[in-house]
Amino acid sequence: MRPFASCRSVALWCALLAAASPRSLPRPPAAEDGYDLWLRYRLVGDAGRLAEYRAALTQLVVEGDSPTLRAARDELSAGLTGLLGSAIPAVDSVLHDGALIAGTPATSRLVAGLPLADDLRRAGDEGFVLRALRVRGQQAIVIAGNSGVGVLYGVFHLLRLIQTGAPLRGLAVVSAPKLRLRLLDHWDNLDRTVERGYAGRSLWDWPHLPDSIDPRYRDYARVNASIGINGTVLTNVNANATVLSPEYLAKVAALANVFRPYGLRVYLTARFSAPIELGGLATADPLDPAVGAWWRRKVDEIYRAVPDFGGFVVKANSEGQPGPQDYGRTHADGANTLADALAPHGGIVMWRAFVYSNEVPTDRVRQAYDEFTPQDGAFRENVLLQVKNGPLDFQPREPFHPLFGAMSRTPLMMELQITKEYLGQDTHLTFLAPLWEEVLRADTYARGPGSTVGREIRGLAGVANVGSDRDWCGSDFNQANWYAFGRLAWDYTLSSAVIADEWIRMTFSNDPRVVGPVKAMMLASREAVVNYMTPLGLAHQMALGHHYGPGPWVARGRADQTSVYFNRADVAGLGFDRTATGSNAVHQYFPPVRRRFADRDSVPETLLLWFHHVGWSERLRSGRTLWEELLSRYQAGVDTVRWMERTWDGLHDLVDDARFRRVQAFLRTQEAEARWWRDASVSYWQSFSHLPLPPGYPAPAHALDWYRELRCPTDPRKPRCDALMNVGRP
Ligand code: BDP
Repeated sequence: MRPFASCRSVALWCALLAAASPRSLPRPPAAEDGYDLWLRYRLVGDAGRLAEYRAALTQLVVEGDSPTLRAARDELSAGLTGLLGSAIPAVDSVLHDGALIAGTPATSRLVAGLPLADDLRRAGDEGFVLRALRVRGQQAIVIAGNSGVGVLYGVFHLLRLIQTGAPLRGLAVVSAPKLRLRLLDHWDNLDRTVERGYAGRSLWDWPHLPDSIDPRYRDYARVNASIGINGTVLTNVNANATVLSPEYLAKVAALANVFRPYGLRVYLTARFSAPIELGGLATADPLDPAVGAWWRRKVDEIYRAVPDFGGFVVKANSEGQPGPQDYGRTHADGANTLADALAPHGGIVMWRAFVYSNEVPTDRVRQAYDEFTPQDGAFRENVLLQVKNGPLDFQPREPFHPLFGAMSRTPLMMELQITKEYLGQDTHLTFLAPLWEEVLRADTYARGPGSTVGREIRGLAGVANVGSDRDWCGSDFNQANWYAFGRLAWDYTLSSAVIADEWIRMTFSNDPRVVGPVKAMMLASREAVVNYMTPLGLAHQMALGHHYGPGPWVARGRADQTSVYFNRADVAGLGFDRTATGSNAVHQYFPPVRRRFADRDSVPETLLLWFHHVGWSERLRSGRTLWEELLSRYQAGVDTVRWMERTWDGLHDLVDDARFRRVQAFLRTQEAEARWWRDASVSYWQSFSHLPLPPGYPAPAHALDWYRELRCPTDPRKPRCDALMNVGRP
């Protein structure tokens, strides 16, 4: 018996030794909590690439000593140490093969001596040049910029190339941002609640500022710099004047000091009535000289605290916010008063176009255009009009806003919502790049064909999805939207597929068994949400207030915030007639677009019910009736989510367990909620159409009243209904 026993124990020892040896068995990836986002800098997995990178990068030479160049050097050495497995010596006396040289012509003699003048001209103030070339006879890689921040952006670009497994041989990149303003807008309140935030409390710990500096502030700045974001608006558009008080300006200055080396400028929202609330004046009338003088003094005070302060965002005369119209003045009067105070310091005003009147006189989606186009040319040069991507409100799908291209004498910027107020909030996996790509590439025809929205704007602002949750964004996949926003703000011609590819490789793995399926999920996810929530151009069918879950029956509240206002369901059909026979909102588009949208034969089916009221049994271009098409879209949405669940389940051994389970659980929720959307919506439409469900179509799990009466838990962050999780999966 003994030989057998010893044989067994030898085998056991062999197995244990094998398990302990790093190269023997594939180990499950280590659990990750998401904090590192896409800057994980894990050891390069592909042995061939690793060897290539190690040979190409043997020496670090960052010349210059500004805070930004120090940040660039720190990022390079931390990133390369992680990716290549050991620190790269920083030696600047003798150059070797494999030198990595970074600097500006002003800070680096080496960079100044290279033939990069043309490239640097193309790179502009914030761009960078990344080149493999010979320097003093040695093979080197050079990261050059005209400014420290350009170098820093180049550093992140190089790290991205390595993280995504790209070859470095023959490197020749010149990159400059296509838009000058690339901003995150935080809807953060001073009590640390976040309007439409689903990732915990505000990052800004106001009570402990300015003395206590949370290390996350620096990481926040690094992460933004890694995708080229160069501004942050710290406070909610529904503004509190207190942030302009001396006490708070000291706190703002402390944040600005942390962000500055990363090229991240601070902006604030200005409450229009601040001269009354803070200044004790009797009025905030923008044409009152005392009001103008108050703003000038206040702005001077801000610049004493924050010398590179960026400027103000203002939400005025919208949803109860004070504004110039309270005094019979125009938006331009209001914006210009603030702009005059900021101009001597180089600051700007971003005046929001999200306005619609309390009286509901006309179609809500027409109002911003009607309000602002007559004021084109009336704004100061340092005012930009900040326009949401669509004319309604961050819906899963809207046509582009007709103001794009329509204000030839007023610079515009576009506001996107990164936080998914209307697209499943923290839980649903919805990659937003396809939505943004669709609008950025939409042709306004303002200056003839090719006048895309991207070309008509000067900047992008994204309503942030960032909070104090450990993973920053409330879910692993929500991080992709922060990433995508920054990448598109830098270059609005990038495709969703390219952005997803980069993000997956940096966040999860370069393994094609991960990249392919996850990319397919991400690229299908937005259309899935459109289908199960608001197919065929429907919009604003969400539950009242928190906007989570279906509420096509919502009729309470001010008319133009209800679902019935937007869906116009009746016994005849469904959809909002915005052609000449209806509100004629279609007229606000340039003729080629107007004709396409107005005509039932050419309107994209995805926007059909946005522009047309269509009979339930009318045939669409697909040959199906509206009723059939509608039903098939809801089902397609559910089916796609199920396919996403299955696809993710197949990645069990390829993704670390912690993230695998988190995503899996959210997909379970999403599937249940996609059915909730389908069943609640179809039941409601059926109460008008009185048409049967086609054979085989899953019957709603409950009667319409059950959905109407369903009350979600009051937690505004996660108004999910456990009751939904327990019904079957038809
Ligand atoms: C809507 C949000 C609301 C915002 C408003 C805005 O529901 O919380 O205050 O937009 O953009 O989407 O001002």
